[in-house]
Amino acid sequence: MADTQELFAELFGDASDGEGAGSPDEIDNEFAHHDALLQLMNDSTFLGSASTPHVDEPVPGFKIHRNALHPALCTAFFDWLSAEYFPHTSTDTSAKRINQGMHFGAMTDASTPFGFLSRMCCEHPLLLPKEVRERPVLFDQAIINLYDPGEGIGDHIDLLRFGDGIAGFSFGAPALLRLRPVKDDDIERAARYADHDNGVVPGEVSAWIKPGDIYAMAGEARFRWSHGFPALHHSGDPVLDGRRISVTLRKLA
Ligand SMILES: O=C(O)CCC(=O)C(=O)O
Repeated sequence: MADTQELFAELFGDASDGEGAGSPDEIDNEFAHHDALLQLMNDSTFLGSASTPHVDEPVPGFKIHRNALHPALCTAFFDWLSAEYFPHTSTDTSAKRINQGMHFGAMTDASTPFGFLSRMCCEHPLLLPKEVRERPVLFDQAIINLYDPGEGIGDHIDLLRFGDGIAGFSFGAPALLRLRPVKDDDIERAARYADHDNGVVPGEVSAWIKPGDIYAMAGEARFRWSHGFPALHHSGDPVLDGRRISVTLRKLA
């Protein structure tokens, strides 16, 4: 595991694994949010939404399960992730603040926050292909990203070190996810560098991802399309202009 963490530190730069909290107040805050989250996770009232699950598939292998998580759970996840991974960044908007955390290890225990999210990905049988859903360990790496208003992530294909089947959750502000077809010759490069070009690519697809939605990329969408969240300019809408924290679940190949 140490080797893996070193490897990812090298690939992704500085990132925390929930070790940012330091002062007694920060630690109390982290535990309080963790307890509040666990209570909601254990309360069946908050499991899923009242609406019938609906899965869109605008690109082969790219699916969105709308309203999979109750709004109260989304708020609890946002608060816990903020306290656990970004305790010093609630007000710090400087370019040097920590804006990424990581978690490693099989997410097989649904009583833990990441195990819970992993299990939610299997609640809807159409979200991930059967061979992904039924592998012994569905996910063993989570990346937690913090975005302040006006921030996004360039178009990229996730590193080919990760296997098929990637799931994303978004808490806080909604965000626009963009998928673009990648030519065969560009796949290797797209898996190494995020591209910040804002030009329009023929065939690109965009979808709003809201708190409570789960999106999944498998097969063609995972390996042959790039994805990114373009930085959006301030809209004046307090919800759209809010902070966003995402959790992306992946499996080391
Ligand atoms: O922040 C997100 O929702 C996506 C993050 C992502 O694509 C990545 O970290 O590779």
